[in-house]
Amino acid sequence: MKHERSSELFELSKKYIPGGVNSPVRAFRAVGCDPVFIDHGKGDRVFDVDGNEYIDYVTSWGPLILGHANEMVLEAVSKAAAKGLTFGAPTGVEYEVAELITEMIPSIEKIRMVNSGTEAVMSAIRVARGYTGRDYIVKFIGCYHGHSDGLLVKAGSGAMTESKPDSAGVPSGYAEYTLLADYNDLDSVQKLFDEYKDKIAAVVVEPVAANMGVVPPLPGFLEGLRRITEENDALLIFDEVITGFRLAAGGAQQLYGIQADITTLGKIIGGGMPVGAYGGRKEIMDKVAPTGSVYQAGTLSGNPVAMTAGLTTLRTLKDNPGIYERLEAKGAKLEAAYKAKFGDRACVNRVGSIMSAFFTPEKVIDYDTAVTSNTEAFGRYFRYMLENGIYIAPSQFEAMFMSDALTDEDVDRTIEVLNGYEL
Ligand code: HOZ
Repeated sequence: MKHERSSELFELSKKYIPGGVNSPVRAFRAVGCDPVFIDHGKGDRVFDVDGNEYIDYVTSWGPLILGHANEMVLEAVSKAAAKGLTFGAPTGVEYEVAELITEMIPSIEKIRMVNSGTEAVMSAIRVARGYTGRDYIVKFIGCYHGHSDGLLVKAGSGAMTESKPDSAGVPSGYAEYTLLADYNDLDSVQKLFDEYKDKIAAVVVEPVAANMGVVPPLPGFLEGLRRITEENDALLIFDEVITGFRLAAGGAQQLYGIQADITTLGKIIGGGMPVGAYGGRKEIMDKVAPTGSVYQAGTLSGNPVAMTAGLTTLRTLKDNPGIYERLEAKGAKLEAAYKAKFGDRACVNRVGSIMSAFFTPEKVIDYDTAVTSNTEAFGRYFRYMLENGIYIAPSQFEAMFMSDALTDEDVDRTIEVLNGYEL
């Protein structure tokens, strides 16, 4: 495969953009090659600027559950765009999305739209603090909740990929209020509640961790978090930026039968456009301005074009439960193929349409086990897959995302390529 134009664009970009990219993992630094620059996408494929074609398991890191350039979404977006791109004033489509989300995720009675997952979690935490009158929060090592100051502490995703789980530029005072627990370890959570009695506002968790690679909750973990937070009058925040509308129409909450107090959303909620949201019980959300005293605002929040993309995507998911069955079947087929290929050399974790193959013989259940992975081996596998037309996330510590546009033939082709890999 030739990547000449991608290389040219990368050199040019590096002159004007830090590292040549607008989000660090895209620079491919962890996988020992330069990034490919994308020209366009259609269905389950992306095409780079050199004309190479790939089966896409990144799908913009999750939003494109219906695939690239979905006709229904494009048509709805074009109509909305023709009416004007932004008004900074309320539009009718905003309540339609809000109403639909409250139907799909019953723990959400009221919801506020923002522009990204980062903004959603940052705002949700402010509300949790305002509602409880407490300052501390508990987060899990290796979970990623966006790049706001207080959450870039032992963070996953790009921070983990770059081996810098703590960011420079975060005043120690901010991070002081972020208490750290181990994913899948309830004792570590209980200890913090014992030590910081009546001081913890909320526990924030990815119900399926997907930013240290995919790490499912062990049986009883989410139930335990629900119990501990209730016993201590603290709120449980589910960060469903990745899992929301992906693992089920009602997200991880539906899949595991646990209701959060506040849920944060992103990715799929925007159908490919920049949207985030946070929502929860009425009395919590009524704390948000202008009803309440917790301030949060945004010129482009609830943008009508983005809302239309989200509404079309969410309606499609709600009306077509078969999508989740198809995703499960494709995921199961790929999981079986990966397990057969790697055997004891890798730990393959999957929940529905998100999956990771960790290059370690350990069972990956948390940050400590995730980092036993051989990232050199991952890099070699990544480069092989890319050169053979399979585009996966360029980091051991991110997820593979499947879309409904992924065809059975392309799953078979992926398995064929995988089976050709020399261990
Ligand atoms: N941190 C994002 C994935 N968890 C990467 C987003 C991007 O580079 O677009």
